[in-house]
Amino acid sequence: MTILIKGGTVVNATGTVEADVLVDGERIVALLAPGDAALGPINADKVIDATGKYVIPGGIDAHTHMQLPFGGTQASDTFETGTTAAAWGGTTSIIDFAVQKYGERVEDGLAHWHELAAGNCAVDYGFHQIVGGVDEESLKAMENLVDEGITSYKLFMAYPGVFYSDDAQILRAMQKARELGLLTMMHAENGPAIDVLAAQLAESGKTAPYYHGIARAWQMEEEATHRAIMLSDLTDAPLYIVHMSAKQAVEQVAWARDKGKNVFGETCPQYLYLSLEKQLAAISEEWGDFEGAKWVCSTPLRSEEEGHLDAMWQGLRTNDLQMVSTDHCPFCMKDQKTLGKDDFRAIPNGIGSIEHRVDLLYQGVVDGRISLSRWVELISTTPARMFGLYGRKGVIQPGADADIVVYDPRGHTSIGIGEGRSHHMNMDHSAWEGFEIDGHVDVTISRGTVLVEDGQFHGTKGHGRFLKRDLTQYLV
Ligand code: DUC
Ligand code: ZN
Ligand code: ZN
Repeated sequence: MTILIKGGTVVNATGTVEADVLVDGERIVALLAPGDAALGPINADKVIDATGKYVIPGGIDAHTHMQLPFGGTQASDTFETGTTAAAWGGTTSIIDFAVQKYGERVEDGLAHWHELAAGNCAVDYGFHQIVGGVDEESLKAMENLVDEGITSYKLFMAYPGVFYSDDAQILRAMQKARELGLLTMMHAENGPAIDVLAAQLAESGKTAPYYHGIARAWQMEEEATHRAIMLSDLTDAPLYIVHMSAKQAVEQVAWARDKGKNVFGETCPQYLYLSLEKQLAAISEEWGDFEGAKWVCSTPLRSEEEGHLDAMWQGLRTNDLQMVSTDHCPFCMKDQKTLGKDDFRAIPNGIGSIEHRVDLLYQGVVDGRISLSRWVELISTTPARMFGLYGRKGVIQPGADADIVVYDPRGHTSIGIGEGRSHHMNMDHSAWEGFEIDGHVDVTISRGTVLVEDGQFHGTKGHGRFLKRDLTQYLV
């Protein structure tokens, strides 16, 4: 099957060009000067008119949690529902986190994740490995990850008794990662101190969702980020801090980068648009002040007044932050978030955004926050380079996988579960209800297969393939 995408503006991280894009089978085979008569007529099986629209590489969401067991429940999107929502929103690859729980073997956790995902994904998928218990056995198991195409792993400085690693464990894991070339991803919050603060708040009757963010104070994020940077410096292991929300933590990353360290930072749409003030003000007829549970995530939302949101946008502009992933970790209000109705500590942490990242970042272009090319760099090219997919993914060029989105800058997207709005994630609410986007994902193509067109989903759950990833392409 050949597809000709005609008349559009191709946007790569390097700039824009007016070009038609020719797809043959699963690959892009040519970029053609528009109307180049010397080429003669091109008789493609399918022609997509992209006049006045952007033709961009498919989004890569490098931080998702389908079916993650968490807080006595599990994330509500399956690999099928989550990747279908991804396709609706212009994301054609995800990297999910395979989980090694405490007491489980890394190999068994990984095998389980393959079982969950295989045959169920509408778009391509790769894995990072959560190492939930660093010991002799798991350190040994890390040695197989690169061969398995899993070139990054995550540790937690938060959640004592669940995923938590202490400094000695982190040091040992980083030494091993350095030896193997693995990228260390870090949940950087001081979990033991947070748990004390959270208990004190709850015991004094401060049990509403808002206090989740008060307990997880920015000092806890700054301190842990600094500690992770120092351990990475000591071991010479490259470090990637996930889901950053505190401006002081970003300053730590900027400081390390200015010293030439291989330290990278990721933020998420919720830290660009949603605030602690919004969470405090959220009171509904249905949920009262428990409405705020919709925005309980970790790291938490931060104060807009204190400048955290602006600092995230600034970090993206200055490249102190390199990545925007969703940390897609959806939970319904009913039967899930409500586990913490009487105590914020029991609210499962997470927000669902996989469908909206491409749009929400595009709104940053419209609002003058980032450039068009930076948008593409953030939604696709940098995740590809960071996680060993670039060339195959992350760029519109001959030889690359035909993962392509036709994006209409004159279109409009209303987000939410309300009438006429867009929401395909398996959740009973949207954390983004009422957000309006001055743009629209018109067509999503994955490896030459049209998944979304004319407001219809044409994909299948078995289309997505496992992505064996190379080492990060961000290091010299
Ligand atoms: N960290 C994540 O990365 N995702 C969900 C919850 C968490 O704390
Ligand atoms: Zn985390
Ligand atoms: Zn996460």
